[in-house]
Amino acid sequence: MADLAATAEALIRGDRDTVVNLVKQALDEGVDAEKILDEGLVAGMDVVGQKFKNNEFYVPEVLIAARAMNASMELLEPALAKSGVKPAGVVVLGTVKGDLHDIGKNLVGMMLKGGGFRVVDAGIDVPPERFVQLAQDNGAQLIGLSALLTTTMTQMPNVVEAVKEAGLDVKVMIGGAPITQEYADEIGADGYAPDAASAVEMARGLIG
Ligand code: B1M
Repeated sequence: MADLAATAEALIRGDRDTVVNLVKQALDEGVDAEKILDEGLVAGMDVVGQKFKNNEFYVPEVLIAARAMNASMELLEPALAKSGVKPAGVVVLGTVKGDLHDIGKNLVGMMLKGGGFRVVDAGIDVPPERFVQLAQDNGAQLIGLSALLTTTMTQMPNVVEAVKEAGLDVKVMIGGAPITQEYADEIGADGYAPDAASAVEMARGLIG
């Protein structure tokens, strides 16, 4: 019998082989792909996110869990596509213009994927107009901006402005080491998240 709680537990341990085997077994037994995603993988990644937030897990543990999640998603994706399951939302995620740091941004992307979002990775050193273009092309509801430098966080209001100018109904969430809630308020961003787990909660809140 498919055991989705055990799948979540193996994901939290970062035990990729066990997660993949349990997902395969559940699919073979005819368990709904969306149920496997929600009750196995997303449930597990939510715990990983909480542990990371509480400093019980560090970056390596999150990356290992995310790797197990990604390997299982390869198995699940065809079944999800067939059953017409829609992602929780589409997020264009990138590091702002002039900034080459991407470790935090990638972590946020993995956690968002773990939370059921489709993530369009815009990469690093991304100019405002590129964020707007990608959001339009992909029907995104949210643009996520990461900045690690005090000299590049000043690009964030330019993206907020570009979104407004394009008349897009897209929310902007920001984060990165020098970013604060006060800064988000000051530049008119819709949300700020201090870490990857909070970014998932914030994205869920913003997309509704
Ligand atoms: Co750079 N660097 N760096 N660096 N670097 C910092 C950021 C710095 C604080 C180091 C220092 O001086 N103590 C400093 C910034 C100072 C400042 O502006 N206040 C700095 C500097 C100065 C520079 C250069 C200018 C150095 C130089 O060349 N003289 C240069 C700039 C290059 C550029 O971007 N144009 C530079 C270059 C580099 C490397 C290329 C060598 C490398 C980046 C490699 C890479 O990313 N692929 C690098 C690194 C690794 C760092 C440190 C050591 C680590 C950053 C990191 O990855 N942290 C960093 C010092 C430090 O933080 N200890 C430093 C781990 C990561 C998981 O955390 O990115 O904060 P973080 O992400 C967190 C949260 O912030 C949040 O969630 C993540 C997970 O919890 N978050 C979001 C991030 N984005 C989010 C988006 C969201 C929500 C949450 O919503 C969309």
